[in-house]
Amino acid sequence: MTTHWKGVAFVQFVKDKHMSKLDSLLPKEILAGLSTDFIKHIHYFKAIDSTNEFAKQLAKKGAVEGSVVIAETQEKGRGRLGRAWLSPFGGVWLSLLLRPKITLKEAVTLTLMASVVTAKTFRKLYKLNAKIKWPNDILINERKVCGILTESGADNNVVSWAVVGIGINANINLEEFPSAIQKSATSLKEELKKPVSRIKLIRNLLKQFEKDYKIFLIDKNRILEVWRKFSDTLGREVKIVAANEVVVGKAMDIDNFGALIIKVNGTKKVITGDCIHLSKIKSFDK
Ligand code: BT5
Repeated sequence: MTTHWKGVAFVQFVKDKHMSKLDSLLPKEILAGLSTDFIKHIHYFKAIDSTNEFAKQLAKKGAVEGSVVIAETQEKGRGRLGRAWLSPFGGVWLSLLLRPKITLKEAVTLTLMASVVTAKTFRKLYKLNAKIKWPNDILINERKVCGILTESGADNNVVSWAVVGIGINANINLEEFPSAIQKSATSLKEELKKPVSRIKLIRNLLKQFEKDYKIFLIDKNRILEVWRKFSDTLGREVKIVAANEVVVGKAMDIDNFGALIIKVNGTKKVITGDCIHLSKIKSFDK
């Protein structure tokens, strides 16, 4: 268990004032009720640039699988493609270090597994109808409550480390976000009309993560089946904006590597990209 302190006195004072209204995420409190086997090495920060960045450094220094980096706020939280991820106080911003024996191509499915874990946790704890938007968003009532960012390193195409970053808008007031994000985002507090216990959320998330990760390592198709059940994307007309193409068609399925299979003239697979749901209605005719 490691607690890192950072920041000059004045900044610390402002943060402490803000945090006094919140439950704190100190590792000893999380660990007190955590019954995981190996996801239990917690590194805690009041403020950090990015938990993914720190977890990557840990990975490269040989840290054990199951290391978790948690911060109360991130100053440079990252989304995909270097986009900013807003991480004010009140959220749950954490990264898990894993060392699965899978190929780099399979590593994409870690994001799908983390999506299943997170949506399941929201459903079980809060009875919220959390759904997954391919490739990395958790939605409630069609608004983004959580984003996932997986990064990995490999030797000869075999993953040597993977960092799964999970950002959850837990006790966030949406007014804290710029207006464009207010329209597309939500928070657990907003949906439930009351704050959640972040400690309980983290304990349940880590426990669920460990359980589903063990299944994933034996038979990832069992996890992908749950992904299909929770998916808000399959069956819809979608527009995928990828690095060098835009694909419009109906989202039919995912393959074993997490690529989205889209019906165009024939079918097309897209490994990653931004997904826009075009149709409200889902249909599963071939
Ligand atoms: C993601 O990227 O959704 C991945 C987010 C991963 C965040 C976690 S927090 C812990 C760990 N440490 C990190 O530094 N990152 C991970 P993407 O699909 O590219 O979505 C990014 C877009 O979501 C931005 O361009 C905004 O439009 C929007 N956005 C930013 N902050 C948001 C928030 N807090 N809630 C909802 N939407 C947000």
